Amino acid sequence: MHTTYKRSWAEPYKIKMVELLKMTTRPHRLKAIREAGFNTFLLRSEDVYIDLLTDSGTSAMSDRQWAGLLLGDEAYAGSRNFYRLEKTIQDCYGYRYVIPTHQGRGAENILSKILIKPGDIIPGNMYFTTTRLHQELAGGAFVDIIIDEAHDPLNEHPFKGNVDLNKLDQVIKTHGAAKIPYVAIATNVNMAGGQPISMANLRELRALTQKHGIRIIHDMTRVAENAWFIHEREPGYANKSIRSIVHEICSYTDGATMSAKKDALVNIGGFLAVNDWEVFEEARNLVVVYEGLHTYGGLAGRDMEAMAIGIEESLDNNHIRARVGQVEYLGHMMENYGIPIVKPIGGHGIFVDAKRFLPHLSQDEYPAQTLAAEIYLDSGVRTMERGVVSAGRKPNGENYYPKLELVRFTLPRRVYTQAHMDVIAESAAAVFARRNRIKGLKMVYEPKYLRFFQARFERL
Ligand code: PM9
Repeated sequence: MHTTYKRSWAEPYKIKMVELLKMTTRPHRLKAIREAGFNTFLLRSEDVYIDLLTDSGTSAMSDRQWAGLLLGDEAYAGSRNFYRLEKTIQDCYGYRYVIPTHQGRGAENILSKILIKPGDIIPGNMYFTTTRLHQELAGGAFVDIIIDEAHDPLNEHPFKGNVDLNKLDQVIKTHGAAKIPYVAIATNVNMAGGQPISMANLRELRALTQKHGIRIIHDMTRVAENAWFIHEREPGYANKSIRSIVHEICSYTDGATMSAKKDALVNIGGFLAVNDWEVFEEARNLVVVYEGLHTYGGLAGRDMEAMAIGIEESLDNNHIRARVGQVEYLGHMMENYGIPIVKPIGGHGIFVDAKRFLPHLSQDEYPAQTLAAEIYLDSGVRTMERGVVSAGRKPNGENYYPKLELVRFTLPRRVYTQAHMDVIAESAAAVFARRNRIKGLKMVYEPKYLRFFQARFERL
């Protein structure tokens, strides 16, 4: 008789050095969150117990990456590490020309300045804060063409990052292809809850845009996580490597911006990669204005070495399985407590639906901002608002009111253990149990750009 035993994943690494965490008391946290204007971005990290603010620049580097730091060639021009990074990007992602930048938004700034003219329209599969701001600062306007399912936290569509091709067709008909410098495609759409785009959808998108001579620019910040979902969910990909799936995704696009602080497992870094020589030439010219010479783009040689090694490690099947597996583990625990989360569970964190968690608060009382502050107060776990505060204002000054009002429990890569996941879920459950007694917030200070970073609030 054959018995099939369960085979769990486990972290594909062991721990060689630890960083001690600080436990705090509730009175300490109350003082800290008040001083921070109820904005988790304004907390001091030493007042945080488990930090789920972001997966950006917070991952643990491997021993090989740390060793790579010692191989930094800190020449001003032509650093050996740049050539290694360039070759790694060409080999792993297939893009022809590479410009390093200090982080993702450095690449967004340069690309937007080159491709967008005032009055242009940039359709994309949901906005991202910094990306849309750079598009707007260059005189363009973002138009959302993601499928409707992406705006519904309960919808279990396996590829909520997909583009609605009819919506794109309509945008092209309304504005004309000449007004559309590119379609902006993010892999594993952050603001939708870490949701993937399918290869089939990308292929169809490629066919449609080619017909109109429109480029596709790829925000590949979390491309490996997207590849994992294709591997798991899309017919024909179960036996393919993450590396080959990532390469295929990139092959349907004309260029990419990357915040290497996420998938690529480094604490700082990014790049712009393109296939078009003219765009590259202009980017190589602009990078010296905003970032640094084109062979370092605001990075030290050692940072580029660590990034090249991180890119290779990020494409390992066992790594990505455990990474997404940990997110799923946390999500399932939260579901067991009845906490409303975005489904399906995404790649880089659990997105709690603040509208359903705190249904008695209107969006003008900032339910997600409130919930993030309450979670911190309960346990010292720091999360991030991804709702009306993050969405900011339109160029005409009106508020954007996004359908999704979420709190993101973002998991840094290779940093926390399964026991931490238990503690996090228990804290969310404790706040959920007393949700009816939670009051909202009012904004008392609002910066002009990307207000979620520095806005301040008071309790109502
Ligand atoms: N994302 C995040 O926490 C860090 C800053 S919050 C605005 O999710 C995408 C999809 C991102 C992203 C940053 C950037 C910008 C571009 N695209 O932060 O400049 O998730 O490296 O990248 C953050 P940089």
